[in-house]
Formats: sequence, C-alpha cells, structure tokens
Amino acid sequence: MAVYSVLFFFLTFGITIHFCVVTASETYFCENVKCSNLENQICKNYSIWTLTGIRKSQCFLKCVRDNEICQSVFYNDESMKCQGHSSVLTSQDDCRFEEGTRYYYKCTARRPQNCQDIFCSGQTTTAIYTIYPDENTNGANVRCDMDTDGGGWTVFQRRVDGSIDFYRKWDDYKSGFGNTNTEYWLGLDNIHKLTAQGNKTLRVDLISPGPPQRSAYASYSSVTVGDENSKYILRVAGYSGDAGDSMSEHNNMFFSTQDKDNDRRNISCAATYFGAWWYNACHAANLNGLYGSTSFGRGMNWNTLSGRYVSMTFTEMKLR
Ligand SMILES: [Ca+2]
Repeated sequence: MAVYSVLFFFLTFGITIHFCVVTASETYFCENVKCSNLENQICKNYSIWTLTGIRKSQCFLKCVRDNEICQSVFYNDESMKCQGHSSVLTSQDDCRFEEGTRYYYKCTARRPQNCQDIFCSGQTTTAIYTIYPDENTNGANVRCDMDTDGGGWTVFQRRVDGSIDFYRKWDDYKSGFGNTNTEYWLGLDNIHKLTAQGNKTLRVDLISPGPPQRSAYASYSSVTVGDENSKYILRVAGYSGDAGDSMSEHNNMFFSTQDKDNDRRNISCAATYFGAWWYNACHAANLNGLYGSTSFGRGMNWNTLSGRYVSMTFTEMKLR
C-alpha cells in the first residue's frame, strides 16, 4: 500500500526533465524523461539485460548503443545496478520499490540547451555553466539556479551589488553584458531563443530593502520574448507568487533602451527612468533601473511589492 502511495505521488507530481551522460567524447540527453516519476521504483518486466558494478554513464551508453532495442534504463545508485528495458514503462503494475533506483527514458545526443538540461544531467549545484540556447548558437555562460523551487533555472538577469552599469544601449541589451559571478544581463537574443524552446516559466526573485528586508517572488506560467524584428516583444501571463503582479503591465510591450524608444508614451521611458525594459507608459517594474536609487521610478522598482521609490537590493530573473 505504501509503495503504491509513493508511486501515485511520483506519477502525479513527477516533472519532465532531461538526463545527460558525458564521456570523453560524447554527450547524451534523454528526451521526455520523467524526473522523479517512478523514482525509487524498479520495473521487472521488459528487462532485456542487467549489469552490476558499472557507472551510470556506462549504463546509459549501453542503452543508447542498443539503439531500438533499449527504450529505457533503471540505475540503482547504491548497488550500481543497471537494467535495460525494451519498453518505456508507465504502468505501476510492473514496478516495485527499490532504494536508490532512478528511472529514465532513452537518450539521444545533443548539447544542453538550458539549466534544466544541466540540472537533469546530475549537476545540481548553483554555479556558472555553458548552455547552447539553439542549434546555431555558440555556448553562453549563465548562472544556473539549482536551489530555488526544484532548481534548473536559467538566470538571465541578476543584480546583487550595483557593481555593473545597467544603463546601456540597445546593442548591449541585445548581446548581453556584465559578469555572471556578480551582475549580468544574458542578452535579448539568447532570452528569445530560450523562450522559443517552448513552455517556459518566468520567475522573478526579489529582495526589498525594508526595513524590514523582505524576500518575494513573482512567477509567470507562460512567457515568450520575440526576436529582434519584433523588438523583443514580451508576452507574459499566469501570475502567481507573493511579490504581486508587476509584469502584466508590460505584457505585449516592446523592449526599449535609451537609444531606441519603443514605448507607448511621448517621452522616452528608458531615458527618463534610467533603465531598459518592456516599457509601457511607463512601468510597474524597472528591474534594469539604477541600483539603489530612491528617485521616483528610477530605481529597480517592483511596484506591487514596494512602490516606485524603493529599489530592490537583489533581483534574479530566470526561465525554466
Ligand atoms: Ca516614447
């Protein structure tokens, strides 16, 4: 009974992830892997081979090289037991509990597109990693937040200490700038490519200075940023969180910088408020504004949390 309860939990709340195996010359990623789904279960039917005492990467490679025959593997971290299956199992009927076992689908070769890929490759420490947002992109270094709400977040905007100047022009916002270890903007072209991968959630983590200092977040279950021809138009929906919804005012807006006014007001919002954003007329959020500024609208404001005279001391904007 307990086993089925656990199984029901994983079947119900399992999330889709990718898994990779890295050897000297190859990187493999699983497609449509169920992360956590069937975790701690091992399925006996459809087993085509069992090996013990091999590493996880060897287990995966054997399955990959079996091509059509091997459709999924189980790997038990503790006993180092690897089991190949001729089917992707979805029914609990074939499964029983076994400590330390993990379940994955078949792998195909490709590079990590985002931090979710990297998380599911087993690299679960928050750090700087290289991602490849699309097939034609050179690698981009990003900070991967592997701790917040399950991890796997690709951070595209980060401000922590005011060390980087964010009052910059279009080309900088297009290509990105800053230092991934401290403060940076990934760049609109890569942000566009990340959201073009499909089904992305936007999360904004904030610290308002107070007193009392307060951490808050806003999450949007749907987000896309268009390409440069669209002026990087933002589409965002599905708010949840405790910071309040300050992004919906920017839904369907174009990106504007001090040298490109695409906003909906007769002044330049970017030049007036010393930022770069999907300005409307003008803003409820200005997270690329001046670090620490308490002038109206010029700081890193999140209006629904603390108005337009308070500048956040910490921001991270991230996609998963
Ligand atoms: Ca304007």
